[in-house]
Order: sequence, then structure tokens, then C-alpha cells
Amino acid sequence: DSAHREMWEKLNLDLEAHDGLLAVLGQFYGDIYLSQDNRLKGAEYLDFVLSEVHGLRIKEIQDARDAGRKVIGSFCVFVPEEITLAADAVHVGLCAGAEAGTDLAEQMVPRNTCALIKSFIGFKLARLCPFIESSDMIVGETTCDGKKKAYEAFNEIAPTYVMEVPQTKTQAARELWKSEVLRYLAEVEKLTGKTITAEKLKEGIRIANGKRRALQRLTALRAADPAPISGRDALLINQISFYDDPVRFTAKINELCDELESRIADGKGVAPAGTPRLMLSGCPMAVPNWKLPYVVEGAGAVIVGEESCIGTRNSRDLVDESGETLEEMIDAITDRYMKIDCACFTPNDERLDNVTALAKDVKADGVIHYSLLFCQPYSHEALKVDKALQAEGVPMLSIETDYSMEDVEQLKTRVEAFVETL
Ligand code: BJ8
Repeated sequence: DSAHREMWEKLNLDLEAHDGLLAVLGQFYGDIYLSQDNRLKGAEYLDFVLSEVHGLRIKEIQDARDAGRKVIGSFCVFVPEEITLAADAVHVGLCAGAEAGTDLAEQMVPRNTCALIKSFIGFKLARLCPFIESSDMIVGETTCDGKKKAYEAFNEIAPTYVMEVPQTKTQAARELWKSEVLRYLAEVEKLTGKTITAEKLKEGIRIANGKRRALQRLTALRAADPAPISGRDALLINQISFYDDPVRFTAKINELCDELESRIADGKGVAPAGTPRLMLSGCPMAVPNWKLPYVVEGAGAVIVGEESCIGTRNSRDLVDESGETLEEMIDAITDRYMKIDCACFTPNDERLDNVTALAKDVKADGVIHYSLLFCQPYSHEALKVDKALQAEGVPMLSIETDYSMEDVEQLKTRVEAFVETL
């Protein structure tokens, strides 16, 4: 409507290109989401949030800014949301999952850069993302080489604060990470003009853990056969967790889980019992990257888990809530984030344990490993994950792709062939 257009204009979006993006997104959403059978009642919340992701949610964020709150945008689950929340700031994810702006992005980063990086740079250059334009601070991090170097370039168009994420899990690495957590806390205090007290941080930890607990509950319920929720909807829930207000999100997802529980009690699901169950593992799928789930669930399988940062890697570990002093809570936050098993770490054997454990927990018949083209860390680990799963008797299909739709038919053929062997 016109109020939204006025808001987008103020944010300096390219209105025409943005209209085009929303039209494509709407079409996609209709084809991939609204066409599903046996959808949950709780999916109305997902449809609403997605339809208003650039509308009402941005309006809320602008209202928060008008009331003096700051907005912090990040690209990685290493940026501690607890600290953002403790300063009464809004924490949003900026990763992007669409091809828009790729040509522009290739003027700033090499062509052989993964689609996720090209997408966020492209969204900025093409003036398409109201979240980037609403951010008072953008936080990058030293994870993979692609991102590290991309933030240097990105910094020229959007000032970017970079956190140094260590590459190992040694004691020295933990010390480095703790000092980075403290440096982030100081930066957030400077940005917001607020002092982060023990009480405020405790509240931030409680809110972030609440969100994780709701997602953990969802993960556990997906072990049921028949699967009570589609992989597409579960992925969307994980994607929305980066955009919506965390307290509202937690309440809505817990309601949705109540609905799942009664479905399971009634023996109902989105696909008949015995439908092949697949788990995805690998790179994050940022909104609106629904390509692979759409292909997989179109091939007669159902997705029952996502081992990725837009999935269990972001919800598996809680921050210990027993700390009372600021120092104790900072230590608890440091330790929780050091458990993240991103492929950027070396060695990263705990990921192999986590993948095999999750595959068992959600009763997956097979795993599809998903790497974005040109993603070194996850492409390498695909080989290790395959071996680890083989040892457990779980078959795996390795897929490398990007955001383009050109390989959809080829992916279908491969996934269908894999599903037939299960
Ligand atoms: S903690 S997974 S969110 S870095 S796909 S940009 S790795 S070349 S996204 Fe990630 Fe944080 Fe790790 Fe998670 Fe590089 Fe690979 Fe691209 Fe990637």
C-alpha cells in the first residue's frame, strides 16, 4: 500500500526493482508453499510474516528506531544476539537467498564467490533490502575466506563492524573469542548509548534461549512418522527466526508445536507414513532459497531435519542460564558460541558427530549434503560427512548448486534416483 511505498522510498530502495522482487517472491511462495496439502493452521503465521516481511515488519522496525532503539544486522550465527537484546536493540539476519543483483555484485567480488555472498552484496547495490537499509550497524565476521574478503569490499558501501571468529577450538581460540564477545558488547553499548547490566543480559539470554527451545521442540516433533510438518514449512520457520520479533516468534512456534503434538497423537501428517525421510545438511538456506526443499519434496520424499545455520546449528545449544554476574554470563555466552560446528573450523570433527546423531534422532532414511557452489569449507566436509554417515549405514547424496533455476531439472533427476534407492 502507499504507506509502505513511502517507507521504502525513505529507505532509498529502488522502488521499481523492489516491486519486481516482491512479485517474483509472491509467485514463488504461491507455487512452493501455498500449494501444499495438509498444511498446519499455524502456517497462517508463516504466511503472514512472509507476506509482510518487507511491510509490517519493516514498519515495526522503523517505529522502534523512531522510539530510539537501534537495529543490528548480521550475516552469521556467531554474532551474539543476547548482547544485542540486552541493549534493547533489534537483531536481524541479512543473509539473502535470491539471485537479484548478482551482476552488480560481480563488480565487487570475484565470479567464483558463493551465491550467498553475491546475494547480500547484490541486494545492497541494487537497493532491494529494507533490512540492510534499516540497520544502524552491520556486523560481519571472519569465517570463510569468501566472507572475510567480501566484508572488506562491502565496507565501502555499508560500514561493517567485523568480529574475529577463531578457526580452531583451542583454549587460546576461546580466549580470543571471549575478547571478541566483550569487544562486541562495548561496541553495542557505544551504538545504543545503553549500559548492559547483568539483569539486562540475563533477560537477553532468556529470550534467545526461548527461541532456541521452541526450535528444539519443533526438531524433536519431526521425528514422528508420518511427518507432521513439511520440510519447506520447517525451513521457513527457521528463516523467519532471523526476522521476526523473538518473543512473538517463540510464542507462535510453541503454539504451532502444540498443533503438531495433537496431529501426531491423531496419527496425521503431511505425507503418508512410510514416505522416504530425508535430512538436509550443509550450507545455510537463506530466505527465499527454497529450491532444494521444493525439489526434494516434489520427488516424493519429506524433509525431516536441517543440519545448517538456518536449522539445528543455530538452535542445538543453549546458553547456560545459571550465571548471575556479568562475567559469568559472558563466559556462558562465549562457551555456547564456541560449540558452533561451522565448517570454517579446523578440525571440525564434532560436526560429524552432530550430523550422524541428528540423522538418527529425526529417523532420516538418507541425507542430502548441500554445498553452495564455490563454498570450500562445506564442499570439503561433504566428503567427511559422507564417510561418517556411511559408517552408520545412512546413505548420502552430495549436491552443489547455487541460486539459479537452471539446474532444477537436473537436480530433480538426481534426487528422484536417490529417493528410489532408499
Ligand atoms: S557459522 S555456516 S552462518 S559462516 S556458503 S559464505 S561458508 S562460501 S555461510 Fe555461515 Fe556463520 Fe559458518 Fe553458519 Fe562462506 Fe560457504 Fe558461502 Fe557460507
